[in-house]
Amino acid sequence: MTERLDFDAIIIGAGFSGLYQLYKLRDEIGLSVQIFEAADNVGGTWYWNRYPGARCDSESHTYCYYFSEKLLKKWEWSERYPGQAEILEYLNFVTDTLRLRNNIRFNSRITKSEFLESEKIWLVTDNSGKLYRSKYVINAVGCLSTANKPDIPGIKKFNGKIYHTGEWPHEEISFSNKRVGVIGTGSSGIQAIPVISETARFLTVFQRTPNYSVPARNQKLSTEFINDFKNKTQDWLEKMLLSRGGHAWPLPLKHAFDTPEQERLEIMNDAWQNGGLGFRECFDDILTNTTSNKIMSEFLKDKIRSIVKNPERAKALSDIDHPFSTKRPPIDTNYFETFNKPNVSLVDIRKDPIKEIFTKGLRTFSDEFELDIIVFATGFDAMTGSILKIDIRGRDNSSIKNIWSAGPKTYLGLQVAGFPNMFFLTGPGSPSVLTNMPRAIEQHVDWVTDCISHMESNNLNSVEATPEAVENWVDHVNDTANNTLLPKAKHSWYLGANVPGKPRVFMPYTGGLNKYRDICNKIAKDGYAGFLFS
Ligand code: N01
Repeated sequence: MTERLDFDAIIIGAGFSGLYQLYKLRDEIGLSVQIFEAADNVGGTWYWNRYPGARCDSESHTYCYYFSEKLLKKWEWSERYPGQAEILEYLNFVTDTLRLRNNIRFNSRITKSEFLESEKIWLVTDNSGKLYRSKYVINAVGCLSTANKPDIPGIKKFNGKIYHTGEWPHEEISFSNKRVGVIGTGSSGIQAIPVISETARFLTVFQRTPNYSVPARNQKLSTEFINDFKNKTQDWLEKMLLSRGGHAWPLPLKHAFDTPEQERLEIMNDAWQNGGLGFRECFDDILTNTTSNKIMSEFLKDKIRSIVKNPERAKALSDIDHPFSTKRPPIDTNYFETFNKPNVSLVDIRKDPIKEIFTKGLRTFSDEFELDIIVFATGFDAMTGSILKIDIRGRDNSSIKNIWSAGPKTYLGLQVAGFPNMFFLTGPGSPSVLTNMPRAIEQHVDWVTDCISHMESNNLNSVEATPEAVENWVDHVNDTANNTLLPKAKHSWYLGANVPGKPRVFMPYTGGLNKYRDICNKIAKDGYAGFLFS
């Protein structure tokens, strides 16, 4: 560390990505590193998303770090999908095992990062106004960590309680004897609704966009599975690295459209019985072939109609207007079954939109609902929200907010032109949210660490993506997305469509994590093509 620096590297955020980045830069390269974290503990999205039913949709033995055999051997997951509390426990276990805590400043939100051209360093400000000087800044702020809170007229007048799934309180919230309204039927709502319905006096679900969902089929992991997994961790890793999404499911080999009907029904029924996001892997062409996608979409709509007994409700729930998997598909435990319960009702707010919140509840344009609790399961200002909350100023005081006014522009999701020595972990333009996140995170952290190591061992002062590299990559990200059905879901948060006023740009890279990793590795091998060093 030079005298003029407080740290060699500042990392913003102590979730999955920030923790691993700290370990790599501190323990492998020997830099002085500090994480700044707004919460009072580690966990990132798993610290905040503690709503009833919160559970990861990736399978537990794949939803963890693989860089350390020691961590893999020491930790034992209890269920097929880890619950929020268990993931938080895991991240605390990692933090303590790797002795990371002393390099994390909690309750400290970074509000500004400013590049000082003359010194080639970053000046970083926290919420108390303190300034820190650092050579590198790594934004590990998470893709889904800024809650999207709709500005519904009258919201301040409500006499009951309002909670957002993404900012759930730490104390126990009781729904017993309460009239509860849930707004939103994405992954969070679909997990929370069945659990809330177990104790609420009455639950009203306000649905804007009906959604597909596949049963999770969660279960306890057997000792046999756990032992077998521990003996074969590298086989599991290999499977994940070969796949587009960083999951360990068998790779699909068949197209849906030309597989005989009986056979494809068997494939889909088996996958339905097995449950989980692996259902997407029935066929290899569901995101590229409209006919194939329709086959799977219709199969799932039939399932909804067969589960939900009230025909009007079944229609409202299955009247889905986007191809399957073009929005992130939720997985559930008894979601559609919940609509058969006598204490649950469904309001189609696409037909009858929310007009206002009033003292005693919520009004649509043609009805009124008295409520004690309103739960916003309305998702996130995804991928860019947490980055743009920070006033980031690069060369010539240029603001990232202005540069991204028409949508995010990055090279590989890792860097923005004009912002030297600043990196974004799982940033827009990388596969990130389309994958099993720990695999995307490890790949990004490893790449950034190699890049910084290259700089340190060659006494380089700065690295920066060139404007041409950014333009070309943005074009490639758009072309790749447009070769799939993904942009067809016009109300998808992948496109920023859930946040009023947000530019409609397909943000994650759809080329697959396996292909993306090869691209990143090749770029590094070719002398970091598209990056300028000084
Ligand atoms: O958010 P969402 P989420 N008025 O944006 C509706 C990850 N995740 O928190 O579709 C009324 O998906 C909105 O309607 P519409 C996962 O990647 C992972 O559920 O915009 N309704 C939608 O129904 C996931 O995809 C896990 O028309 C409004 C819902 O609210 C991502 O996080 C668990 C509205 C929001 O759904 C986000 O999921 C949970 C408004 N003004 C989440 N604004 C695990 O792996 C929005 N909606 C465990």
